[in-house]
Amino acid sequence: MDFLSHESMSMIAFFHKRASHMISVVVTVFFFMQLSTVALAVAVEDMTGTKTAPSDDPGWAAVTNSGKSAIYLGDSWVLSALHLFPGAEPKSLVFDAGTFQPIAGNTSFIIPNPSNWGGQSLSAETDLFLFRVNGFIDVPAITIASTPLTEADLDGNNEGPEVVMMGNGWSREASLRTWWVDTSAGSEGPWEWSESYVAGWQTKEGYKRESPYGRRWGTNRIADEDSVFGGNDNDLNHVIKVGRDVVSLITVFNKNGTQHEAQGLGSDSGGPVFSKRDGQWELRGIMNAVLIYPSQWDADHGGFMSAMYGNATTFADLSVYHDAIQAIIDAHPNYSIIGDINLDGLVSGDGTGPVESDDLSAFIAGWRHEHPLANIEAWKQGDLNLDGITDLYDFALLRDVYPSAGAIAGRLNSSAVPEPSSAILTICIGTVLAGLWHQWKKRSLGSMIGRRPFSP
Ligand SMILES: [Ca+2]
Ligand SMILES: [Ca+2]
Ligand SMILES: [Ca+2]
Ligand SMILES: [Ca+2]
Repeated sequence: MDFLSHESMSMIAFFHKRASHMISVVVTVFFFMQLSTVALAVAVEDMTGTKTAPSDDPGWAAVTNSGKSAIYLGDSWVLSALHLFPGAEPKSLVFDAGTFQPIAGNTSFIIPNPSNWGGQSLSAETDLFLFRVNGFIDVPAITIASTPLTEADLDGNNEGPEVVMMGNGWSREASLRTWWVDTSAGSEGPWEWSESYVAGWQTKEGYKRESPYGRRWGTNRIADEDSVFGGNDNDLNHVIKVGRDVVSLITVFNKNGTQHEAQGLGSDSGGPVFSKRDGQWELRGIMNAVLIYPSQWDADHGGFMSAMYGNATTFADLSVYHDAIQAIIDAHPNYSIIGDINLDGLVSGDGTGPVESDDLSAFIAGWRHEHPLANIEAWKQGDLNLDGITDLYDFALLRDVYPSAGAIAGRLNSSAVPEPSSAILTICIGTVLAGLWHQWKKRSLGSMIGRRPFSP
């Protein structure tokens, strides 16, 4: 049965009929790349307050407010959609807290797919991109969902948990529009669209996108994926191809949906989707694609994409990717290679240059500073072991990788702090600290794990 015969049904009823042909166009990476913007059309009646943090806020300040959508996970890690980053090259991101550059060097990671997904082989990599930025946002760390949702999480109306979606892009027009659609070509299309009444054509309703561009949030509920894609399994996810395979969850844009019912538009990609577990917000997904009607791209005269009722938004199911993300984070406790205090990807300088280009100058400038948070700002002041103070332990680390660092030992002594003589300092570094290496390394690592609450 195709879509036409169900036209008179409400959307909810329609989806409950498991009509798999209703949405037949999967937007590919091509469309995202072409639009290169991120738009969350917070639709339906109520847009009030969706451009400021929601009262029950899962992480508004952790979401970019301009340019590419991404979520700051904590400890300078960010997660986004890989297809926003051509060549897998990390780019700067704009947050309320500032514009953060990616850290030079080997600090970006494409998240792998499971090697086998229910007997299905997937692309080796998925469309999730994790990297580190040169900045710190003082917000509670985001918890990535680690427990999968199943059909047991659906309610009596076959709807899953409510989600909050956040994206950074176009707004939508104030008023609802109606389109007249010639759907006679069937579920595969092409369909012909008109903004004027045409006798005998079906109607669709929705919103056109509109300036201004900016961050906003909306709500929806996770849908039963079998009602959209067909099938009959116990999970709620489905493999979406966005260049790479992504095990994804889905929301459907319903006319009588949640108060701030939302639909991704074109390139909302990279924006976070949050849901609650046991009363606590979790990062459930990263948006990656929208599902639209046949020829819908043409409905607004060439790509001014709309959010129509019955469209859907798909987002990476992070419970599938949690362990891979966590493993990368755990394996990379440092912001850069040891000694790269100014985070330019190199260990260089002799203590006479500016801190921006001379790691030894940066170390001298930060010498004996205490850091309330052992974060990236502490690192940039020389706290290489991230124990909250820039001291001899850090100097030992620095000299270990950069022997010429010994030349600045005398200058460190001249600081207005308890100062061993240069000779004593050298002895400390050469002998005592070497013996303490493993001891503090263990301590430091332990404290770092404790500070990185990405997983329960
Ligand atoms: Ca299912
Ligand atoms: Ca499934
Ligand atoms: Ca450096
Ligand atoms: Ca230290």
